[in-house]
Amino acid sequence: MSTHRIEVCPGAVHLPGYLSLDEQCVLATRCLAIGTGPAGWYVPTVRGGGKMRVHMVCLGSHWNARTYRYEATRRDYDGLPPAPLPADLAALASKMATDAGMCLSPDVCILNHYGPDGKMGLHQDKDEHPDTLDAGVPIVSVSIGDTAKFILGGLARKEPKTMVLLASGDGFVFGGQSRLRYHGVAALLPGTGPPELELNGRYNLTFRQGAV
Ligand SMILES: O=C(O)CCC(=O)C(=O)O
Repeated sequence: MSTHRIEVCPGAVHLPGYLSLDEQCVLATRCLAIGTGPAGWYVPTVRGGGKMRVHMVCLGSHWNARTYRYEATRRDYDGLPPAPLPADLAALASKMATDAGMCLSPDVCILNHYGPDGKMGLHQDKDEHPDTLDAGVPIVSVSIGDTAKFILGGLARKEPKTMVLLASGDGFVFGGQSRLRYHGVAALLPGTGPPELELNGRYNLTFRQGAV
């Protein structure tokens, strides 16, 4: 585990190469097991009726893409309860937050699988409890597989944006005054992930607190 940190802007910290290749392999296997297990992968349909460009699984609580609320079951898909958030994954996220100079006790993880043409539009993560948002409790993100062109904007959609390349094993933590920054994934760089992962595309796990 490396703890090299780059402060992209106040409250937004890139942790390049946070996970070793062995740790990435273990996490990739875990993500596959979660996604192909009970209450596994689905493609969310958003409010306007469009499909997201990722396969998603929520752990600990379900984020409903139609209501933008956390819920106890996958009411917008198959009605199943999400699997619990594993304690070791929550502990990893807390450690990453600490290594970035912040504090997180996550109660939910959203695991996304991006295929080679996967992407995610610019958005804010603001569906967590207001206390969490007011306190600037961070989002912790872990990337596995192909490098992503991660876009970090400002607090308004039209503000200037920075691109950060998130490679396999990288962490990204954004809290404090960056907690509500717009962000998204413009594209992947297909074929850039370590071949040892045997992963076509990318997994991203975001850990959050305040999914109540
Ligand atoms: O895949 C990423 O790096 C970002 C994911 C994201 O923005 C989200 O899950 O809200």
